[in-house]
Amino acid sequence: MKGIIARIEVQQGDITRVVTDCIVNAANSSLLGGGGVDGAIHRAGGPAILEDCRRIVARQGGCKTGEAVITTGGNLPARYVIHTVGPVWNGGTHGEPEKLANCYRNSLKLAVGNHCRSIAFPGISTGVYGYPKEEAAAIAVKTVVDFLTGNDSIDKVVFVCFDVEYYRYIRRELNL
Ligand code: AR6
Repeated sequence: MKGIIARIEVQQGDITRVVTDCIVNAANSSLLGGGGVDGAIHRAGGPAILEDCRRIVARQGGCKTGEAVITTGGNLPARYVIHTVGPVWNGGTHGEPEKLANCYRNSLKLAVGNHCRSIAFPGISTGVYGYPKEEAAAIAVKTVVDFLTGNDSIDKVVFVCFDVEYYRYIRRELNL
């Protein structure tokens, strides 16, 4: 098995252009789209993603905070989009850290269950949902490292950082 750190990459840029088996979307519980990375993914991936989301909503009525669902990647380079719903930051004493960790864990589990060997994450909750970037980066890295420690079916996890601040926090957490 490759070492844990050798299976992690950090990139600055737009997740819709990343070539991995799946990319993760920071969605909301309606699964019907929004702004930020969610808007960018639906725009770039086309209507097939929303069609799949609507089917999921009809079946299970959306997605709870910390959980994840999978759709086609539509026109994206990625085969699948995993939609997860991050916690809204509310001071940090309302279970936000555990909910954010659940987003990473459940997305990784869904990726494995769908035979994905590579996955890209945006900074879930660090935009509109207001999670402090430094704390979110620490949880993202710890949860991914813990998962990879117990699982060798994922070859590559890419942290896609839209802004330089989050990029620096992620690199620092990885001791890069
Ligand atoms: N590629 C990678 N990262 C991006 C991109 C992109 N193209 N665009 C933005 N980011 P946000 P949240 C970063 O607000 O905080 C939506 O409306 C951005 O800089 O997209 O989880 C949903 O529908 C930030 O660091 O997601 C929900 O209603 C990170 O992605 C709500 O926002 C997440 O920012 C979810 O809020």
